[in-house]
Amino acid sequence: MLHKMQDALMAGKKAEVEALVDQAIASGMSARQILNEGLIVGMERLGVLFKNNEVFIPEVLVAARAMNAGLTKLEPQLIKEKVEPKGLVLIGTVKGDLHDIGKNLVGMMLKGAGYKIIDLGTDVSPERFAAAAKEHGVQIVALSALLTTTMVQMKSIIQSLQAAGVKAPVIVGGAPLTQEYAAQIGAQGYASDAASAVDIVNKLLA
Ligand code: B1M
Repeated sequence: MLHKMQDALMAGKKAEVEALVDQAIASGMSARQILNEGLIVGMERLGVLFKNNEVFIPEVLVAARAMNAGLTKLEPQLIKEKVEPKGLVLIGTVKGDLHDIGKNLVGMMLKGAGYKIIDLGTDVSPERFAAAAKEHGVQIVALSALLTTTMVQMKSIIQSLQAAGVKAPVIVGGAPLTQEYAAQIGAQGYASDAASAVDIVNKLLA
């Protein structure tokens, strides 16, 4: 049943994923097993295909919607079983930048990997990042930028986080970014795509 759930998720079949989650709960399977061996493995398998250019952004977005639908079905059960998220990630697109498609994809993949996401949206100032990171006690801060004119904001955000005493590692990404730039501004991680962002977060929190 769980393999079928993975396949349905990868194919973006939302109604089928929902039905399979219901069936799995009814069969007495634990929410943790449904999450870890069904939904998350489905998303991981899709992440590998995405990295290898075997599937593309539209497929990932549709699968992420199916994942969200499955998670919504599973949520009451997860709460009952007290299954904790793997960590709390604060994500946003930097000040002056309105591009959010890549950022949303990164958020969805992280959610698919078992993290809880606080999404600040777009055009987020260094002060808002720092205040939200402190308020929620996040484990990771994830910054996205698509413009060469806005990626420079990332350094100010890292400085604001440090000034506010936030110790959470910062990961950065977006089309104009590079590993070198990330290192230069003091970010702890860089990912060129959404699937790699999950790998980096897993590694940083291991
Ligand atoms: Co804009 N835009 N845009 N745009 N836009 C680009 C980025 C541009 C490259 C187009 C071009 O000229 N060829 C160019 C930037 C040039 C530069 O700075 N080098 C550009 C420009 C100039 C502009 C405006 C200034 C245009 C104008 O008004 N004169 C303006 C700026 C507005 C602003 O932000 N203040 C603008 C506006 C817009 C729209 C609003 C029309 C729209 C955005 C809609 C939206 O996001 N809701 C838009 C779009 C759609 C694009 C293009 C066409 C597509 C971007 C996209 O969504 N790609 C883009 C050209 C292009 O990239 N081909 C372009 C798909 C997305 C999945 O990829 O976001 O790269 P991407 O995310 C990837 C990775 O980068 C990575 O993972 C994702 C995939 O797995 N990633 C992360 C992203 N964030 C990450 C974070 C991580 C890790 C990985 O960790 C935290």
